[in-house]
Amino acid sequence: MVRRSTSNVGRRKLLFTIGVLVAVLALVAASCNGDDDDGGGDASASAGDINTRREAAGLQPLTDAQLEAAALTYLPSGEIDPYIMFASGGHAGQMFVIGMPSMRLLKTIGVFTPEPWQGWGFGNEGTDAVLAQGDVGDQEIRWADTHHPALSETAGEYDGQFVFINDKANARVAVIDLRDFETKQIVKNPIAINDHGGTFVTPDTEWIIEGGQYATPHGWEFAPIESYDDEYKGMVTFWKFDRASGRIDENQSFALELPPYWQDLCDAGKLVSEGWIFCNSFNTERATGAGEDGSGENFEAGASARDNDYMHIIDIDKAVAAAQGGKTFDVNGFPVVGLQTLIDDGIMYFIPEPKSPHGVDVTPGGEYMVVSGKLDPHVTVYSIEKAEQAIANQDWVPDEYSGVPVLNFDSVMEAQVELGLGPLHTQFDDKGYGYTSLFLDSTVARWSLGPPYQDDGWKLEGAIPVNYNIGHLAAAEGDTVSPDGKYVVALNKWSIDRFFHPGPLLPQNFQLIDISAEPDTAPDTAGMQLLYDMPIGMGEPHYAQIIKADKLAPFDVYPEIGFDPATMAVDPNAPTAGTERVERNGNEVEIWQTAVRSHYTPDRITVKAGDHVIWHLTNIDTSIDATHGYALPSYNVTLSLEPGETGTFEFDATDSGVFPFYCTEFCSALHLEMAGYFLVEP
Ligand code: RUQ
Ligand code: CUA
Repeated sequence: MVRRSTSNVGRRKLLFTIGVLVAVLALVAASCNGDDDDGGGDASASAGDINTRREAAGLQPLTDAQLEAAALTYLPSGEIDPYIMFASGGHAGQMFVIGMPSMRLLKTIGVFTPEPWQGWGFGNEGTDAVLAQGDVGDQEIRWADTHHPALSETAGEYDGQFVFINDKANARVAVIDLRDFETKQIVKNPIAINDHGGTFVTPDTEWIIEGGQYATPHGWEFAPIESYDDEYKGMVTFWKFDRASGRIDENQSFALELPPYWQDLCDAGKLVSEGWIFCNSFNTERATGAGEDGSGENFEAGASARDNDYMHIIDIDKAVAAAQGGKTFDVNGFPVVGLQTLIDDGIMYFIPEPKSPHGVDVTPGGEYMVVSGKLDPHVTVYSIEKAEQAIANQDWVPDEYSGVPVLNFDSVMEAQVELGLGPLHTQFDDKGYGYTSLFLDSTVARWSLGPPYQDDGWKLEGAIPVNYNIGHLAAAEGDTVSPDGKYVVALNKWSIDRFFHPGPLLPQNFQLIDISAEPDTAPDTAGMQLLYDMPIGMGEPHYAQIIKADKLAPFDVYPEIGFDPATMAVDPNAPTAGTERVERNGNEVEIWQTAVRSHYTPDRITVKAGDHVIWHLTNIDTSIDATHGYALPSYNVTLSLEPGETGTFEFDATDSGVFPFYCTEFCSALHLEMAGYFLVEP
């Protein structure tokens, strides 16, 4: 692997950037006298000058290293971040879009949870219909615990077209189209009530993988806990993704029946391991918890009693062949390949892993699966080539409970690298290093991969402290076939002393770490440098993925007037300039209305109490950023219509009264006049 060193050009750029930063800080200090400099000039102020000004502002002085870190994350107004991070929104049920390295929050995408700014789930039929796809039986579920975003891939590279995310709490998967950054589909898993090992995509996004977590009877059914061994089951679901329609094709999707081990994170093989899926598991003890009668022991102890758990390795082609060949049974109308078929057809094998593993991450070339055991200070590295050899040699013993072949650990293990306490997740760079989060140590460990990455690898290079309790970490394109290096973001659960405490619920902390230097440049931190702390005051993000910004090509405005994001096509019934009207048909009133700076047409509408109202509204503005909102009091309606977009909402005008509707986006000088009366006669 090619090792890169910091070039002189890079150094000069950095010094210049520091100069610019100095000028900007000067600008801040000068703002009281109305100085309107554009920040591009004076590059000669010293660190001393900055610190004098900081002191005057009541701030601590900066060290040279901190000044450097500030310059490396500062983007002057108008400079676009070269990377975009898609972070899970945790139990906010959303997804965060963050520019890097500035760590500026650009958007919170409404996914499973209604989001009023985007008019997501407040009357707009298209958005309400997507949210309703996620209902569980009769229950309207309007939150989620989002864990693992997965960008769509082509040949193992992020392609910038879609991003998927799972809801751990309710076993659901969402599809977001990156042309408009809106959620297009939610699927509810028909057999499982909760999940965790998702979402992960195969290298061409043919399949979106959703692995299970806490075993339950399939089909959301009841079975007494005493029947755990017979009735409780694990699962992994293969959702077929249809790129042309931009939707999961539920009719081509299927699941595998797994033993009631608690499946955990999964990853898809790539390059030399393409065609395999890897899913960790824990609670192979089949512990069932402590009852109120004092029976059993709690899961913390019961589910970590054995020394080993199992990685499930699954042959996708064989699984698909079984599903398509009808070797399935139905659960809630969904095809499930049974456990015995998985064994008989050689679809699934187990590999022993040190107890209570968490993450499994495949190296960029696909050669190795890296497993972190929460209770083991090592990462264990397995070779897919050795696993395939062990399968060919029948180098296994059947698992006592399930009968699944368990490959010989010594035949399949490539290396164990001692990193520290509480290893969870691993990412990769372009220089042949792995980066593993250590939850208990609160560090990111940097370690060298063995051949073909580094000849003298499989060793710890060092670690950098993070603040605090890191879960996942994300590297720039760090789980693709060609990671970029440059940055790692630590997704820390606790922030403790990093920020102002806004009450006892503290924000999480994303820490941006520069990984571009070699370990020997700063031995204390193995060459890694902390650049920035970003508080996240919404939900608890789990995983994130970081894509080069230039791979994304979102719409600036919708391509045609009357565009419906739900179908990504023009709605033939959309109101347009000149077709605005109100039609009454018995008790039904249908409205075709347009919005343009700064009025609605029409802007006075009268109905009778009890009428059923169908209201279509198009934003006929075509200028970038000329969004119009629509808020209707009492009826719980708020829409956001981006340029060109059309939306429909429908309701019974049960309450009589006078309801001023208005535009919620400050769109023009006469924005306050962008309003109207909806009159409901008693
Ligand atoms: S999981 S850290 Cu889904 Cu590791 Cu959260
Ligand atoms: Cu449209 Cu304000």
